Amino acid sequence: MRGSLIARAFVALSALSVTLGITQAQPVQLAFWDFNDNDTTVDAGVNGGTVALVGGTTATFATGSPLDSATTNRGYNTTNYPAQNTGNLTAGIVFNTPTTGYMNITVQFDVRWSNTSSKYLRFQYTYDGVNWNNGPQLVAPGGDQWWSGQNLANPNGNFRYYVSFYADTSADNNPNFAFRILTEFGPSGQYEAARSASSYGTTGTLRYDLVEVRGEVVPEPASMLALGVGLAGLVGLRRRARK
Ligand SMILES: [Ca+2]
Ligand SMILES: [Ca+2]
Repeated sequence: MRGSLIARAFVALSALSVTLGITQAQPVQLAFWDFNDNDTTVDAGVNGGTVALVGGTTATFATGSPLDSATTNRGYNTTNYPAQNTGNLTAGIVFNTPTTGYMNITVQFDVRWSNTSSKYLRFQYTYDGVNWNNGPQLVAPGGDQWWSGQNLANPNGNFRYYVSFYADTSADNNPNFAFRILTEFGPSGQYEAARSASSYGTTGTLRYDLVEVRGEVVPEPASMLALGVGLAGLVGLRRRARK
């Protein structure tokens, strides 16, 4: 009798672990751009997304990130940034990436600074598509360099720039989630060039590649119900075992 109870408890535990497995899903690629097809149409991802330029910037395509092993490797090369002392935090690139159905969002990308581009960039994000919040500031590792060109340890174990919205519930399951990267004045109160010996110029370029948003599946009500049933079953077994 006791053996039978233990066997049934194992079955209940197995069911519970299967349910928990669903809630601890591996990250899914929601949107991804490698720009290798020379367009800004999203290249992969279950939710997709769109790219836009703001603040008067323009863009063409040029050789992409050294992390992209594709034979034809392209990146999105933005330029035509504001004149010195004007347009702080207005010009750059926007990625509209809905997170509908997903949580624990992460963003990764590689970016290359030309010598005369703005050394300082600001990552911003929005929950409603209207109001933007300041995220981390990116500082150029030098002129004519990709972010991934640095030999720096990265929290995510790779060398793209990484921003985590893990446990940020406002970013979860959000059709309006978007992020953008804008040029920002430096400590001197104006734009500073990525290469210290250069002067900032409006024709400086910021090139993007391997832009990726990931998330984990939001548990569906059905799996939460199954979890409840599994827990109730365990409680029932414990009660009977005590008798
Ligand atoms: Ca590429
Ligand atoms: Ca494309």
